[in-house]
Amino acid sequence: MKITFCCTDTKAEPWLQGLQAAFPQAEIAVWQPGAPVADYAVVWAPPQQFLDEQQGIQALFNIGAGVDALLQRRLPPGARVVRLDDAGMAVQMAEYVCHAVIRHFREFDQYEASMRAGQWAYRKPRLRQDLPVGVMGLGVLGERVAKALAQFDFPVNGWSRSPKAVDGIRTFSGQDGFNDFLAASRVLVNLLPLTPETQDILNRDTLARLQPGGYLINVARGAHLVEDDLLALLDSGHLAGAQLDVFRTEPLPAGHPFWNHPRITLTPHTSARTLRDESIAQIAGKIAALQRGEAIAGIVDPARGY
Ligand code: NDP
Ligand code: OXD
Repeated sequence: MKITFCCTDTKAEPWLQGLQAAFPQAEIAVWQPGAPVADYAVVWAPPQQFLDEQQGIQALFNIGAGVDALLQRRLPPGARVVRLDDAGMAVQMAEYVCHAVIRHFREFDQYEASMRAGQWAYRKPRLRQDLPVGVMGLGVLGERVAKALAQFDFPVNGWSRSPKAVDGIRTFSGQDGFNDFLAASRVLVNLLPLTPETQDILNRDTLARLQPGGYLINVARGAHLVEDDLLALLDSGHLAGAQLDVFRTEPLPAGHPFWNHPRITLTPHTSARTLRDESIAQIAGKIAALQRGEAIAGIVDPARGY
């Protein structure tokens, strides 16, 4: 069995060692132009030349949950695309989003500023019922996030493409349910995959449907958000603030208005990192299952885009 590794911006050696430990008999190497076609590939944003050369490969294992970058390329016909299925990302996403919601709800930024100014000042406690949180996307990550928020007794709404029942969450689905979902939410958490249907979904019209004083947390992809529309709604006061982990251009370009915006909190695409050992274990388990002719979870439907 041959496994090739083609991941932009990723140190290859530890991945090769981990995969080799799982499959001692396999030929495992970093892809080089002109290399023979492998059985499986471990990829992140591979060059088009790699995909063009690997005609006949059985499966491409993406070392992230989002496959938008891969699906934008021309894929070898018949190759299955497999996304990471949690692999340690769901708990990271839950802690990131809960931290952001609680920081906003409890006004910790304002407390920090007043304490730094030497002021021992109380703020009027807010009511959880006044901060319904809407989670867009109830997949592997979104469902975990929604349940974690519900543990803190926030009212939680969830929106997905197909109808879904999740304990403790008020669910909405499809285009028909979208406006009601937005109108029922004051904080909006985006955990959708980036597809032709969801690109630019966070825009002036949709964000304006949130309850006044809304707060946006975008942890999915930068291209979900129309950046100027966010700025306009912050200026108008309809939105109170935003926490953004992902951007249309990454790294965020110097001089971008988000950098110094007083009501936007930024992190550098780090809300849920790919954990190498968990990911290798998951990918190795799936390769072994495919070798045995068994079905695996996490196969992407290219027509659906996720
Ligand atoms: P999943 O594929 O498991 O879940 C996707 C969810 O979105 C599903 O509930 C799906 O609905 C819903 N959905 C898809 N399209 C639509 C639509 N048009 N309208 C309404 N709902 C829709 O993905 P994950 O939870 O694993 O990951 C979500 C995204 O998070 C990734 O695609 C990636 O972009 C991002 N991500 C970001 C990271 C970061 O560090 N910032 C790290 C990891 C992931 P249904 O249930 O009906 O299929
Ligand atoms: C992912 C990511 O999709 O890291 O996994 O963004």
